[in-house]
Amino acid sequence: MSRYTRRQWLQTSGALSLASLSAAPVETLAGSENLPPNIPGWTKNMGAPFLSPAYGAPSLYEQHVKRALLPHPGPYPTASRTPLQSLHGIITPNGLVFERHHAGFPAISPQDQRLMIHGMVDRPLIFTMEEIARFPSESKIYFIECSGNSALELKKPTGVTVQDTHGMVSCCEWTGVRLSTVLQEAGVHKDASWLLAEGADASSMTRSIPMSKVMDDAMLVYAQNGEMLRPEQGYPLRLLLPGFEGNMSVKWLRRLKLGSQPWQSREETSAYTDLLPDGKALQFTFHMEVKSVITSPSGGQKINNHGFHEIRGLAWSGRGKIKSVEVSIDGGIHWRPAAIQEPVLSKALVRFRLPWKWHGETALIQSRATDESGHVQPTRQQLINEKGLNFYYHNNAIQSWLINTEGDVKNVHS
Ligand SMILES: Nc1nc2c(c(=O)[nH]1)N[C@H]1C(S)=C(S)[C@@H](COP(=O)(O)O)O[C@H]1N2
Ligand SMILES: [Mo]
Repeated sequence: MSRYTRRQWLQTSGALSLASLSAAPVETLAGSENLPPNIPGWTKNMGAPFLSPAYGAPSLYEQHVKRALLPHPGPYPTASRTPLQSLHGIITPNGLVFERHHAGFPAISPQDQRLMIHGMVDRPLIFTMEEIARFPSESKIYFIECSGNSALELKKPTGVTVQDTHGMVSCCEWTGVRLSTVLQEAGVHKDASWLLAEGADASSMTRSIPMSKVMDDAMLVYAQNGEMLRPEQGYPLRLLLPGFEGNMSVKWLRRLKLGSQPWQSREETSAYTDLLPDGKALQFTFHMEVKSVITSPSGGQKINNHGFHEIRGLAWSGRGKIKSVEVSIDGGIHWRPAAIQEPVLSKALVRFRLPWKWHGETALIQSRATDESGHVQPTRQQLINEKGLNFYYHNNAIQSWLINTEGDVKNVHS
């Protein structure tokens, strides 16, 4: 594989002329009735009527943009992934938010929804949806990432596309009420230090949450991206723990119990712990650490033209804001700061971009994010040196895409 010298690097990514992007001259385009300079059929005829369909759907020509299922050994799929390669900006459209359910998703009517708060409180309470919706509301943009996102990439490059390798992350505007506001009603005992959250689905997803998080930014949410939650996302009520591993954002929330120690539920003992080389396991690894990935060009795509290309990607951290993202086109030898799109929000996806010129050479492209807490996204080797090869969750390693001389983009380990 050819390596870049510093000089070549500056030549490819320095001051850019967009001349290579110029469009086709008018004369060359005649030939199809609908192409300029002809007047297309859709200008000459009336378009489709309003209200078809009443709830809008993407263009006919965007039907390839869809969630994809994970390979599943059992009878049921357990997760679907977001097509990050086809998205723009930072918001995941509701129909494309990845899904992870341990026992399918239930259909719960808002009339039948109840939230029970009990344990170390002055007044155990049961709330209806109407009562939850009366509380002062707030809307916040946060990512949710499954802690198993990229897990299959640790030992060998497995996914073909970025949807396969990183598609278990999404970012929505969530609307609901601060959990601390609702808990006030019940009167939490001073010595309550943990909160148990339990889902109403057949998996009874149950997790213990430290009170510091509960009183900080935890939310009870009922809406996403302007409409009520999708059934897959926990309709009618879910917990949201910004920046924490996805499984703790319990969907179809039915119960919150205050206590003085963690409950050691199945999902924090047998699952969602990380086995270390010495046989011990890391437990309560709440934060999703700083991570980024290039979404264009990315695995399975083909670069068809020499000349200008914008390298685009996403970065996020469960510890706060993204501070910077760097991009390498030579497998991590040289790094260049990427431009970051405002707004840079805490615990939300951030879009980064770097102008690039490709002249048909082999390139190994990577991105590396740093967050405001000072954490830097590690290489896979650094992660393995630290945690061994027995762990499964929390793979936030730098992703490498190899571009060959034909422009084919492949998932590789560098
Ligand atoms: N009740 C319940 N909550 C749940 C789950 C579940 O199976 N049941 N899955 C969890 C997991 S593992 C993840 S990663 C997130 C995924 O949220 P999403 O499906 O809205 O993307 O929900 C979490 N909350
Ligand atoms: Mo998850």
